[in-house]
Amino acid sequence: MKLIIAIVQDEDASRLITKLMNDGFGVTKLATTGGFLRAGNTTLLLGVEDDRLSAAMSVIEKVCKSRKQVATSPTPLTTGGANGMYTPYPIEVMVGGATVFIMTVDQFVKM
Ligand code: 2BA
Repeated sequence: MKLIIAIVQDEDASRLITKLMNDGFGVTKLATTGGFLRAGNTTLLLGVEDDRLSAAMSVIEKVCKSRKQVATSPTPLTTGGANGMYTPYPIEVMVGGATVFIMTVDQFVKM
């Protein structure tokens, strides 16, 4: 068995969960925050049998599309400065898609 940890955009989460559930996958949704943008994203936990791993990955790939987004710089250009202030500046980042970790599960127990 594998544990899939998928970090996805909030915008894609609802559709992704619906599709995964319809395809018979168990899903747990966590509200998370990205370290770089400091914006909300969604982390999904899925325990899947090995032979269903590629099916789950295809659903994630199909639903989660990458897009460009202009965001405000989340970190100072320089540390310190005259008075410790910094000016936020716009940056373009690719968001969406999915950041996926796949781990082998030693044991799966439901009590
Ligand atoms: P964030 O850390 O908020 O990053 C959002 C997006 O900002 C990233 O998308 C990437 O396009 C961009 N970005 C991140 N760090 C950057 C940097 N130092 N300079 C320029 N642009 C940068 P993704 O790479 O698709 O990541 C989406 C979210 O997945 C991340 O949100 C974070 O929550 C998570 N993530 C990504 N890689 C991770 C990792 N190695 N470990 C744990 N979580 C990760």
